[in-house]
Amino acid sequence: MKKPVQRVAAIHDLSGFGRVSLAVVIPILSTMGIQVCPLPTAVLSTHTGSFKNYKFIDLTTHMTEYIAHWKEINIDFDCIYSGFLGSPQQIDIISHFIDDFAREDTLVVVDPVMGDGGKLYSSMNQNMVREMRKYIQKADLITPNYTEVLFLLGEKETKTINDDQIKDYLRRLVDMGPRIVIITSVPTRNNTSVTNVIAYNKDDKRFWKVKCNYIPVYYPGTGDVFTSVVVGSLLQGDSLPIAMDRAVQFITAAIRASYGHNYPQRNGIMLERVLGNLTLPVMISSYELL
Ligand code: PXL
Repeated sequence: MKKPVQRVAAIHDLSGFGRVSLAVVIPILSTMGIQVCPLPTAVLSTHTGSFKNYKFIDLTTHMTEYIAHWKEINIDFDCIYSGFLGSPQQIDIISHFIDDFAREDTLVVVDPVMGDGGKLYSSMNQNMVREMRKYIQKADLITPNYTEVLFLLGEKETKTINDDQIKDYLRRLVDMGPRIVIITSVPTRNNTSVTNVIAYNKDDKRFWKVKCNYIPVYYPGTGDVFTSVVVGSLLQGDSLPIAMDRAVQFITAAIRASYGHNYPQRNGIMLERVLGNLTLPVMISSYELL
């Protein structure tokens, strides 16, 4: 019999203000009918993007015992989904967690959260980049943004990129371990008003592209929102390009709902205004084969 509810181990930080990580992962997946079990990597007063003097409680030394208790009570997961990590040392702990808890059919998703807009986030460093390169071997699916791709591959930033170059990046990333790679915020040649989400699935060797109309605004946490919708959609049984489509449509609706109001971008998206969209059926789809 089909399981009544799918269960996800969500390995992210909890930031009190600014709509990132667990503060968006939990409501999104719950709305999509999926049970979230948080394994927190750190607790912060806000995200690290544009607030000074944020309080950062690193949970590295507590995670092993937390996981040991989960092992004792014998829970299992349909998906293991990690995002923002509190320290590079956590990669070792989470890698063991995946070895212990991932069943043959568990979907392992790694969002290699490290930076955006060409730069690393303030709590990240080169050591995290090096560890992340090893860690993505464990994943079935990774969802880096364009900046994170450049750090993972050791490439220099270019403002535009052509299809052959992005296909080369995608092939090099799947060669590092994951079966599926989805890159967000890929710039378009000769057109700054459109960015793309581009993916490659090693199993069927197909490349997919979904275009996003660029809105001149930056809200933190949009990567977490994007990957959470992809995870929920795949767990609901959607195909990869439909999952990409749903995530792009949701993030676009969330940004538009927020941008119309004049308030600080660092506060994050107004998630609650659009959360209900996730219960609607997919009516239109715009993915293309690349
Ligand atoms: O959305 C990425 C993210 C997650 N968690 C924390 C962050 C950020 C991005 O700034 O600072 C704490």
